[in-house]
Amino acid sequence: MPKNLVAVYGTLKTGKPNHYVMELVSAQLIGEGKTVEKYPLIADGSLPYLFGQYGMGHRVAVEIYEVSDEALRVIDRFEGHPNFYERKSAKCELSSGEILDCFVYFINRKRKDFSGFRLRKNY
Ligand code: PCA
Repeated sequence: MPKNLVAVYGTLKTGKPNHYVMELVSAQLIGEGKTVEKYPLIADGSLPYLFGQYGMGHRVAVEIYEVSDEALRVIDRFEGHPNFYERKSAKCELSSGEILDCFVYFINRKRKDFSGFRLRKNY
């Protein structure tokens, strides 16, 4: 069975409010790293939002987990995939330098103008 790698950047990270979901589904931490591409991450309100495909922002700090197919479906429901957050593939680099194809929950919203927002590396 191919393994599912999920790179989390927000409330699913260790010490953040929704990390219990990763524990409930027995997600296995592979390591920490960052996205290969730059993305705008904003977290000015209550939730962090990572926007895809803008060619701006930072390489964002992630924790990479291996999860079962069933766990992936649980996390999808929790994150409101595909309507609120949308799970997409994105390459991430472990701190060892290894590059992995991961799933990332991007916000499924369009925003053209990020002026006035602090684009973060880390949530
Ligand atoms: N939860 C997911 C997406 C944003 C959020 O708060 C995560 O931690 O990656």
